[in-house]
Amino acid sequence: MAYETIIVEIEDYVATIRLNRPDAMNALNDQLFKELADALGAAQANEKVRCIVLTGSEKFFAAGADIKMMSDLSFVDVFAGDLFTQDTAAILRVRKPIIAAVAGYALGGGCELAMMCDFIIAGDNAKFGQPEINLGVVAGIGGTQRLTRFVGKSKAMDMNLTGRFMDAEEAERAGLVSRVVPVKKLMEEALAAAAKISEKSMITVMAVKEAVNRSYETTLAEGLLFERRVFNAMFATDDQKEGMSAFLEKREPQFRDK
Ligand code: CO8
Repeated sequence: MAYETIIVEIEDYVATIRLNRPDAMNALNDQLFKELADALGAAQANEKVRCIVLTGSEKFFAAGADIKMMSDLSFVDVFAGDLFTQDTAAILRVRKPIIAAVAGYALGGGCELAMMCDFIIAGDNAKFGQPEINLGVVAGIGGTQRLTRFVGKSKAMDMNLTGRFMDAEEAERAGLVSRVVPVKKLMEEALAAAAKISEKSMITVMAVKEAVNRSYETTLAEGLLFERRVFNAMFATDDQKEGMSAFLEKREPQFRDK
């Protein structure tokens, strides 16, 4: 598939996907979501890719779903047409880790897209928000649900009810992002994190992703049991033997994803 709204580069085990609709501040439309879903599916299937970085430009990650595209839609259009649902589900199906490298605006669907990734590294100019209320709608792909789990009810209500933006520092304090770095160093930091992950066993990496994500879907007792069973299962892998032997022999592990 030839892409028009994203740019994909694969280097050193890392697929970088850059949102690329600069005239509309990377606003998310059907085409972009379809291309993104396709690129993520391809990255998942590509054995050379061990981690994915999703980013935008230095000024905007994405300023939300495309308002021009949505303005004339009816209830029937969005309900029966299941706006964005299939393609956002495709993002969540990816088993390899996805790091969101966010600079500038991550608003509405842009903030929600970043939250669908596994963790967010923010440039110091990042601004997060759920301003849908100003358009007479509510957030539609996680802004009332994931944001609430990340930052708690009070701040999620504040963001969704006032439509105000949260800067990078506040986002880090609130637990929305894992770290804030100078915007000029954003890609360097995100790629370094991706390279670090790429050194690990893919089996363990995918198990970690599944286990952490399970914590959002289940009770503590069920989640702890799931984690324990995944921990147990790791002892069936060669990489567990290799990782522990390498530690005891004071050498770097050579994982083989087995
Ligand atoms: N959609 C379409 N175009 C956009 C969007 C957008 N979300 N955001 C910016 N643009 C366009 C502008 O229209 C403008 O285009 P043009 O030059 O052709 O007029 C260009 O980008 C530059 O924008 P501005 O001139 O406004 O730039 P400023 O620097 O003055 O402001 C802002 C930047 C603050 C980011 C401002 O553009 C803004 O507020 N944008 C809208 C933010 C917003 O409301 N986002 C939420 C959208 S709704 C949503 O995301 C719902 C998602 C859930 C979908 C659910 C499906 C089931």
